[in-house]
Amino acid sequence: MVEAGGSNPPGPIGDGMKATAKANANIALVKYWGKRDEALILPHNSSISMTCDAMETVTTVEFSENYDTDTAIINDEELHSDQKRVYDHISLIRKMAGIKEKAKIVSESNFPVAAGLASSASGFAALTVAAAAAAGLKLSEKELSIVARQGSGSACRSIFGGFVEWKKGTKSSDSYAEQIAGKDHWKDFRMIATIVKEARKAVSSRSGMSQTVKTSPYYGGWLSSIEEDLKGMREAIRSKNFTAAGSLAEYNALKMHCTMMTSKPPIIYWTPATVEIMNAVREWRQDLESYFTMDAGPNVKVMCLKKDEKELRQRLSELDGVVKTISCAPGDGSSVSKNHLFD
Ligand code: 2P0
Repeated sequence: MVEAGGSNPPGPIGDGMKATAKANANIALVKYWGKRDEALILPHNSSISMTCDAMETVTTVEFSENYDTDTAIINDEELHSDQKRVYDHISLIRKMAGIKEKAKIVSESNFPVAAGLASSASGFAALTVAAAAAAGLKLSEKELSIVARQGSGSACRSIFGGFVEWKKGTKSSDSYAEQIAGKDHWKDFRMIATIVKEARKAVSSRSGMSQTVKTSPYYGGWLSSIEEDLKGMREAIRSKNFTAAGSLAEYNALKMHCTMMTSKPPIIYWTPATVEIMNAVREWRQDLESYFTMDAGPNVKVMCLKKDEKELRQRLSELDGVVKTISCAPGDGSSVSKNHLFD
C-alpha cells in the first residue's frame, strides 16, 4: 500500500498491479539549477517551490505479464524507446519492488508540456506514485520524494502540497523535499502562468544546467548567494510577507538566468514577449503589486495576491505576445486516484 500526499485513507490501493496517481506542477521561488551528481540527480543547491493547484498530471501504470515491452503514451503521443527517462524510472521502481512484469503507462497533463512549465515535475511525481502503488511498494512521502527525484529533480517537490523545500542533502538518502507550509497557510498567494508560446524549448533544462555548471563564471556567485535567498524565502513564507517573497523570487530567477546567459554557448530562453511581460509587471507595480519568475523556457509566471488576480490577468491578456494565462493557488501534493486512464 502506498500513501501519497497524506490525504488517502488507509486501505487497498490500485487494482491488481494497476494504479493511477495525480500530481500538481510546482514553480520554484528559489530555483534548482545545477547537479553535483547527474546520475543520482543530487543538486548543488536546495530550492523552494509552490505546488500549483491548476496544473495537473494524471498517470496510470499497469504492470502485467501480458506486456512484452514497456510502453508509454504521454498526452496522446507514444514515447519512443530512445526517450529513456520514463523507462529508466519504471525499471528503477520495478527493481525496488522485485517484480519482472513490463508496464503500460498512460499520462495526461492539463497544461502545455516542455515549455518551462514544470511538466517533468508533475509528470515524474505522478509516475512515481502510480508505479509504486501498482508495484505494491509501501513507501512514505519521504521515500516517494527520493524516488521521484531520481526521475526528475523538481519532481521530488511535487510529492508535497503548499510551499515546499528540497534539501540538497549530503547523499541520495537525505536529498528529498519537505513541506514548509501547507496550502491553507497562504491561500491568497497566486502564481499566474503566462503562456507566450506553446512550442517546445530548444535546450532542455537538464543539458542547460549541466552546461552552466561547467562553463559559467557566474555559477560560483549563484551558489555563494543561495543560502541567503533560501533563508529569506523561508521567512517570507512563514510570515506571509508578499513583498519579500515576490521580490526575492524575482531576484533569484534573474540571477539564475544570468548564469545561463553567461554559459558557453549562451542559453537565452527569453523571447520578446518574455521581456515585454517582465517590463509590464515592473511598471504596473506602482499600483498593482506583482512579481515575475521564469524557468527554462519563454513563459513567465507572475505572482500576486488574490485581491489583484482578476485585474492582473486582464492586463496580462491584453499584452501582444500573451496567448493565455493559467492562475494557480497553492495546491495539494500528489495522491492516488481511482480513475484509471485506460481499462
Ligand atoms: C526549478 N528548473 O527549480 C528549476 C528552475 C528549471 C529552472 O527544476 O534534469 O526538469 O530532470 O532534474 O527538474 C527543471 O529541471 O531537471 C527545473 P532534471 P528538471 O524548478
